[in-house]
Amino acid sequence: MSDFSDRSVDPASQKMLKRARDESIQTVWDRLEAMQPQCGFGKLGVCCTICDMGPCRIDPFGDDKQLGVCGADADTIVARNLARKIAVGCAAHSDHARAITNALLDTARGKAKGYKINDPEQLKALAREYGISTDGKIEEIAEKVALKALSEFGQQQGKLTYIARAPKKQQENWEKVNATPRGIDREIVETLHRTHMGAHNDYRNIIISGIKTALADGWGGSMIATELSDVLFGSPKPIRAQMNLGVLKEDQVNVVVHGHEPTLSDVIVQASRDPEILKAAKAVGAKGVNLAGICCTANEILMRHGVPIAGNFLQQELAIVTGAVDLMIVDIQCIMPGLKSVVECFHTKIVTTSERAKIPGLEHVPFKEENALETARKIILMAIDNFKSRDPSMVNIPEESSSAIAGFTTEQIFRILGGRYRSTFRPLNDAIITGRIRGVAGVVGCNNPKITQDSAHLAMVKELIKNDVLVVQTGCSAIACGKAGLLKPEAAFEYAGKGLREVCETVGIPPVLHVGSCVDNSRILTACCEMVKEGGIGNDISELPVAGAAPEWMSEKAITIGFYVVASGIYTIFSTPQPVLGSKAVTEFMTGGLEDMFGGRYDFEVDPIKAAHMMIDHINKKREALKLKPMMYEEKKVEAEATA
Ligand code: SF4
Ligand code: MSK
Repeated sequence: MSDFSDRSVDPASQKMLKRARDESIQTVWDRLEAMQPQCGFGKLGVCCTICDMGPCRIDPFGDDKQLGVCGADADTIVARNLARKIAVGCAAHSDHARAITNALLDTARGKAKGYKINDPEQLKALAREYGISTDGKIEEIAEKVALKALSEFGQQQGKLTYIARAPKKQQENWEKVNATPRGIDREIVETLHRTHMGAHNDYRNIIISGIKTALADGWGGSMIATELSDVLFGSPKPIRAQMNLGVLKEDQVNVVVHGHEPTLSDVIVQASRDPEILKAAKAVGAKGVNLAGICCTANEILMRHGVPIAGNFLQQELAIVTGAVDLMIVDIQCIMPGLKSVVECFHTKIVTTSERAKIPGLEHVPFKEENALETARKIILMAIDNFKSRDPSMVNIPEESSSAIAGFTTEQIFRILGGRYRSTFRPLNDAIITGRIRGVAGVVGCNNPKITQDSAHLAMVKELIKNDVLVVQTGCSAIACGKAGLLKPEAAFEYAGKGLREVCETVGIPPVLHVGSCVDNSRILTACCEMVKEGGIGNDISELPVAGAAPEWMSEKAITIGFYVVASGIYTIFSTPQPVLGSKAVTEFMTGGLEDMFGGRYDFEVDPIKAAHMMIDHINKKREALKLKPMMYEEKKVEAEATA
């Protein structure tokens, strides 16, 4: 299509896609097209490369007794592939958590000069949870908390501390099937071992091992990353900022941070606001340094500092196509190697910073916590210097940007709902009980060029709020909705059902709440725990009228998140199916059997409206089971129709 509406619903992205096409710049969408037809065996999960007797692939339409060379059947192959993906997702989130924990330790020991403990109260609360005394200097408490958190990565026995946050029923479910995670690295290792050639062959147990690893992420790695980021960088509070490519500035040095770790992006924020840096920018003819973010690290600094977001996952190449980015600084995860070929057409410099994510041919500036601020300054000075190479005739920034409010953490929802003097979730539970709000849905995850960018996020979220479902969001899904104007209180008037609109109006919140980055899906778990604790809408997470979805998912991390959410009792829909359809048994287990064990299960549905209604049906079923009142305005509508 010439207007690129088949590739993205975002007008800013469409403009940059046109520019890329006009100038023969290849993007992820072109590479996807060139990759067609993609391997059907891979899609169904029935290709095995685990040992060198293979590769083996099972013909899903052939003899159902077909086996790999070693004798593994489709069920084993599919389950092993899936469990390995879960292990990788857990490793990615948890290694991010490890970096934050080490940064806290270095800060406590006075070795990381660029950081300080920004939320000592949160630190003390965590110390109490870990059984650490809160007497003494804040640095001493921080050191003990960091060491305790670090010990949970390699812990061999017992269970992770935050497991105790979960309702009793969830803990019992996990115990019953031996899925309570002992240590984070421990579970990753065991899943990898179990999936070695000739180890585990029972698909159910392979998946349960995967689930144990996923729980080590959700209630371990990701939760540690979230909690310790709050301690170190400050707990987010609702904050307004702009989102989309229009945040780039023609007259300023544009620095885009992309990736996931706030250890890097947070100091970049500090450095970019340094008066000396401003002076240096002015010296090259720029009005200042304009910092913007992409992907989850953007969410981190948006929530804590109000730094604007340039875009979500599929806009990383398009940001460079504006010709206005002087430097893109990347850390870990979701950084496309394809960026390299896009920058070849522009003056933009890309700097990799992590030992865990280098791209050959691109400049690498190693980032270490000990000299974080110094490195951040060095990189921003590189951007300022590169501003001189910018060709103004090549600059083409789309005007689109929308204002959004972010930073609705569990603690903030407490405060906002309960008012200044009595923090509580009561008003939320009451709104659900009385039928103003039907329930809550978490809509999260990535973009995927197989789905028109942002289209599924927007359609699903609009349908949910129209039906009085409060939506909470993280990651690139939150950015999609922010760009489309759904993350502001005014969106309630335009899109929300009457009951949800009334609640949003009374409390002053948007109908779609931005709760953070991918690791902050752990905040959704803690919010669910608080809803259970508050009472009246279910005795455990699986009884709550809630649901989850990842309408444009693409990464292994998304699979891991999906599993810990399902195993925590939440019905969850993925758009394109995970690569499991090659095994009927595994598919049925995921979409059915898991519910008996954990109270949550999967569905796969690519149509976002249909998927939204599957979530609404599920929420209605939970409401009925709890014998909650009918939806307030639906009842009145029926009465009015009957009287007429
Ligand atoms: Fe083939 Fe079995 Fe080796 Fe997999 S583990 S590649 S199915 S022989
Ligand atoms: S960045 S994992 S594309 S949400 Fe967290 Fe976005 Fe998905 Fe990466």
